[in-house]
Amino acid sequence: MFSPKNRKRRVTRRRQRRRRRDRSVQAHSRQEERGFDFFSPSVAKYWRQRYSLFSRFDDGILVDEEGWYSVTPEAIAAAHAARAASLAGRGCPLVLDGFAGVGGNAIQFASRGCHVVAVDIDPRKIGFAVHNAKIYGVEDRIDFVTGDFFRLAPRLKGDALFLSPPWGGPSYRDFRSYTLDLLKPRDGYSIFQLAQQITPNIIMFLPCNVNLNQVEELSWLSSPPLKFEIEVNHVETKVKAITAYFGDIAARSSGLSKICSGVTS
Ligand code: MGP
Ligand code: SAH
Repeated sequence: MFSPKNRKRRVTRRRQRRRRRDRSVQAHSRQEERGFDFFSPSVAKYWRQRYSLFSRFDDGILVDEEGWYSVTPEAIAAAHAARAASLAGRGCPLVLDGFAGVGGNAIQFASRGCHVVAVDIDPRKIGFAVHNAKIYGVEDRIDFVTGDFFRLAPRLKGDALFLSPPWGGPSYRDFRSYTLDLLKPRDGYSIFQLAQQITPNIIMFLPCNVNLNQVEELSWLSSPPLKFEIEVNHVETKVKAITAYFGDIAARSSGLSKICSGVTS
């Protein structure tokens, strides 16, 4: 038990732990340098999830307050990206991310070989998204745009459109049934109508308590109705959100198909 071999292993493990802690402290300092109070109580819970949000968090990932509670967990974003990358016959698909935040989804789309146009209305978030994309080495595959998705939409084209709009903050959980009118900055129907002008291949990232009948109704806004699929997104055993796929990106034909993707990290 006290052999030199075991001792060496213990020392190595201790060194690894120390290095990991140091990197984490450096990441904290960088956040502080930029004036972000990452110890605010509302953010503490997401800070504990930081490696499921960004596996490379310790390399210096930057996140602001809204980003903490909105960023898509990396394993779920990777599943979205795998679906977009599989769009048949499109080689290297062009994916538009209309509400890109600090880049959680855009980075995963780019990592799967998609070209991405990442739009966010908040210039600080776009700055963080550029920085974070560099950490993952995918900044060359993303065009970052600071702007209002609703103004830009009529000029945008792409093979797929990813929509992860604000849900109104963590209090979205207070609703027994989250209806689409609660999405921000416009209701879900308006967002979807606009989205359809860009492409029928739409991915919507929605609260786990969203009214699924309303989500299915979105597919009927097209004639003929769009193919439609619902995916329940987990991290480990916890349900985090719902993803709705529309058009060619949906695996199933029209109808409410509740499948569990069992995405884990
Ligand atoms: P959560 O329910 O706030 O966290 O968000 P958690 O850790 O599941 O809460 P718990 O107290 O039940 O443990 C779950 C996930 O939903 C987040 O990691 C984000 O990916 C996503 N999410 C949450 N909010 C409030 C938003 C939002 O406003 N917009 C978007 N696009 N995603 C959000
Ligand atoms: N999927 C992202 C998180 C998106 S959070 C990630 O994984 O990092 C929703 C984002 O929508 C916020 O960053 C907010 O700044 C942005 N937003 C709000 N209104 C917008 C608008 N009109 N146009 C573009 N972006 C908007």
